[in-house]
Amino acid sequence: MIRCDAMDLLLTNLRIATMAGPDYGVIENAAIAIEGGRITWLGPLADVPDVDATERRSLDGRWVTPALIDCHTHLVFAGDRSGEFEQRLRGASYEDIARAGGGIMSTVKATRDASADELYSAALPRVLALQAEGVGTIEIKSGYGLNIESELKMLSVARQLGDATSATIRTTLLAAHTVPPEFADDADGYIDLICNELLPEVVAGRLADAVDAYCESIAFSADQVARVFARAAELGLPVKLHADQLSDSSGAALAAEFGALSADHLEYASADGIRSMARAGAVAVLLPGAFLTLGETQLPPIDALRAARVPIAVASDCNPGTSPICSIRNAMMLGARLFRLTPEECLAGATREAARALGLEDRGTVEVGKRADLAVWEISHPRELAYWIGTPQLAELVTGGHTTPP
Ligand code: DI6
Ligand code: FE
Repeated sequence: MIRCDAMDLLLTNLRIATMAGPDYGVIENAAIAIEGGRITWLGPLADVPDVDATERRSLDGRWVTPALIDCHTHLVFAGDRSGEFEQRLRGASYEDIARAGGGIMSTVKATRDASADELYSAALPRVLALQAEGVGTIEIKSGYGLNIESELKMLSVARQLGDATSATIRTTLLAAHTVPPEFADDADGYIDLICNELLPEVVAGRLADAVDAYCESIAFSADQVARVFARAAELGLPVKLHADQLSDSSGAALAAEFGALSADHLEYASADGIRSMARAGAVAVLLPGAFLTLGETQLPPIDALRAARVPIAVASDCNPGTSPICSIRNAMMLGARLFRLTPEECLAGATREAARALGLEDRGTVEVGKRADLAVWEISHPRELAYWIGTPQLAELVTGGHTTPP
């Protein structure tokens, strides 16, 4: 039971989209009390507890939502792939580019060559850009190192970004992103390296909060992913999966089999895979930025996900190859326009369901007991957050009860 017998901050004259109930969970003419970085009371302004607040501030009728959460990014990387983008628009195929040393491997080379400081300096503006959109929590994957030293380097840079900013950074080991050149003819040997050497070091250094893999014909088989996931489970790390992005690789079912927090992409997920996810409680993380950039035409099975009541999250998938989009607002906008998610699904997908996809129960809605991670908006209704394209609208970001300066 949360007691409200003291307040660090009382925010008044606001409207809340709590995302904790139907129709955005709206509370009009409201107030929110914050103590010790947590929400200790919320409700109609007329019912505010008679407690002295250290600070009392009116938000002049503005809307408040949970701070946004970007639950799927690859935002630590070096190098640039805009040249590939231009090549593709001139007709080159992925295969041509990959054969010429482009694609993921071009980012891997640049990331291996970059120092930790260079990776940090390149990634910090991406974190700040997300925060400027109202993002309080960001997931950052490794996966451009593909050897022990560079994967550890990426994860420690991601941890540093959390230490240096007011964002909560959750890190994910994605060493099973693609087969590195040193193991070109021995993918299983690379899986051995991940399971027997890299994962134990990552756990010992507390460098990752979860483990991810790319289950796809151009990456790793279900059996290879299963070996990584079994080892992650032995070491106590939850898993998530890049699943069924380019083909039905049974990724959704594999994610469900291992109790994954989420299965991500899912354009080619099967009905059986969706049923498995529903039974396992896995979140579907949809990544419209990659769908758009790849020129994909196969939509994720959104109606089937809805019918099976699989929670749907939306994320940027910020990466230099398939989703050069460092914007959760644009991911929400694309979720509505490309995937025809409703504005409420888009906002839930970047708050409540994104928190669930990261296994974080202390955020994602505006409720008593949750972290005081709040976004204050210059909008007339929360639906605008998936409606406007490229319009900032953030008035204030509060994380852990403290305002993050713009
Ligand atoms: N799926 C993707 O779309 C990205 N990784 C993955 O597993 C591609 C990353 C890149 O092209 O750099
Ligand atoms: Fe991704």
